Amino acid sequence: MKLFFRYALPCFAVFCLLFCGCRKMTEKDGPKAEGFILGFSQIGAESAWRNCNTRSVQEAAAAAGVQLLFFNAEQKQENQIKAIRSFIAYQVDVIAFVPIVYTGWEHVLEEAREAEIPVLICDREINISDESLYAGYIGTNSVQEGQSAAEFLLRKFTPDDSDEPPETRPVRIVELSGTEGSSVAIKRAQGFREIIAGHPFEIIYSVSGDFLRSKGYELMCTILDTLDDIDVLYSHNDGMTLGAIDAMKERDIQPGIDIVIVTIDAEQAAIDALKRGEINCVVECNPKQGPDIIRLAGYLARRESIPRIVYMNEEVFFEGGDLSGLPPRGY
Ligand code: GYE
Repeated sequence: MKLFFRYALPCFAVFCLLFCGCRKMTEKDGPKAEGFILGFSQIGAESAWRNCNTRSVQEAAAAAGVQLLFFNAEQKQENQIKAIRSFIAYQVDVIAFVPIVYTGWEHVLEEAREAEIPVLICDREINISDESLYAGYIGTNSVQEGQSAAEFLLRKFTPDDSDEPPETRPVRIVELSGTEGSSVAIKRAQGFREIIAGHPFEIIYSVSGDFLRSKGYELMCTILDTLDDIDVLYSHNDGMTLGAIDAMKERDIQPGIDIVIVTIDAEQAAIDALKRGEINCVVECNPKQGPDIIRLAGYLARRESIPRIVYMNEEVFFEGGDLSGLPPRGY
């Protein structure tokens, strides 16, 4: 079975496109039909955020008449590399992908360059020495997200008239981080630490919950049963946060009161928890990247240049803020 997913599946998908997806663009596609073929490798379906991100790309491609060859990598970099090789074999016009981890992309991107297929990096970033191997990046500013999370805590724990929190001991922070080796986990941690540096805040424990609600719950159960005097939970995504809140409630710990909670993504369930006072700060990470991905891919299909970096518009939502005008999140 494993062999199927490793070797037969990519070929099968290309076969499908040859006989199903690779139809000639006709009038019925409407005037918007751009007709280029986009190979898109998505990392998986680990969170509500990711599923919204996938829908956004698929809906934007359909609306623009772009032929989308979409692969779900089931959280494995090796599957993403195979997908990109399938896109090259099929000679798509543009390749776009969400790199599940920060490193290990040089060789396959060199193959894409040899095939003269431009590559757009989406959502997460990559760390390579030759940055000319990809045309540009569109997604979130993960360092800024970590900084915003920490800046909220500074304001909450440090009275206006002093640099010291009222307590005699440092503020004790537990961090649930995202997928190990992903740019978002690395940079959300980096941005957060930059801001708390020099202030009486201490990260007493940090562990990866892989952006999964189930792991957030399991890890928080263990943390609550082994560590004392936790003041803050800093969680890299809402899925893990919601799992952690379940663990707190099982122990009669009041989330947002006994433990201050700062989380990233801004999915509906987290906004609802913010309104209930169970979360204190939600940093938005915008998953609705599809229209911009298709727009930028269109430039690349026409061999036009694009900006090196395009950051999504993102907000920060605070306890006590006016959320009445906030439209449904859609994820
Ligand atoms: O925060 C999380 C998803 O890459 C920014 O991945 C994305 C992160 C997001 O699983 O919910």
